[in-house]
Amino acid sequence: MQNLFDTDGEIEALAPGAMLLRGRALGVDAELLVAIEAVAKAAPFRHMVTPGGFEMSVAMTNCGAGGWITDRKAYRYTAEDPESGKPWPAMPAAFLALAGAAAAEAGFPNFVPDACLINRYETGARLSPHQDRDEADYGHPIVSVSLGVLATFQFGGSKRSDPMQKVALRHGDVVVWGGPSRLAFHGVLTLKDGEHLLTGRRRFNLTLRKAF
Ligand code: MD6
Ligand code: FE
Repeated sequence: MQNLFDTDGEIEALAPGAMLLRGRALGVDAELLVAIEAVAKAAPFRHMVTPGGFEMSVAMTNCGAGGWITDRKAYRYTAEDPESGKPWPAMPAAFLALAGAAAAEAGFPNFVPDACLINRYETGARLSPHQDRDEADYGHPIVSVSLGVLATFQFGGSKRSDPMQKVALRHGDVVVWGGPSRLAFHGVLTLKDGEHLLTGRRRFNLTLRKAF
């Protein structure tokens, strides 16, 4: 059915090198969620602690050759899940395919991520503004996939003091950023109570990167 307010299929430039691809994950949403469940069975979601000693409100797990972690020591990528000592679960083929297609559409051909951070937000969870700077080569873009409850994404410049724009990220939206936006500060505002048919009161985010 035609929906006059529907933005699915649109492409919005957030800044040079940063593109929002509306609804690009909708065709594979159920498949992505099944794969997230399988990853979480082998490497359960957990609330990690920052080097400053704060427990994160967002629960995280990983798949791929590298997984992003934080503990009292540092932020970094590891080949093994520190909870189990085993390698992170393999990157699902559906993640690789979506990331490659989205990156290509945004102007970054041949993107092959080796790390996927999976974030799980429940009501009240938030992610304070940060830069993604634990990767070896900033020449590669990042692909971020939103599933479930709507979240407000904040997106600024490469200085912490730069003004931030707010962007609503809905189920199925994909953000790709690289080039001049690669080190932009960004965060997620406190998740409001809401419900999505496929995820209940939760939001999931996949952050696909070339870490090594
Ligand atoms: C999130 N995303 O949307 C958190 N980082 O849950 C990120 O921190 C992020 O969406 C780098 C690039 C895109 C992102
Ligand atoms: Fe980030």
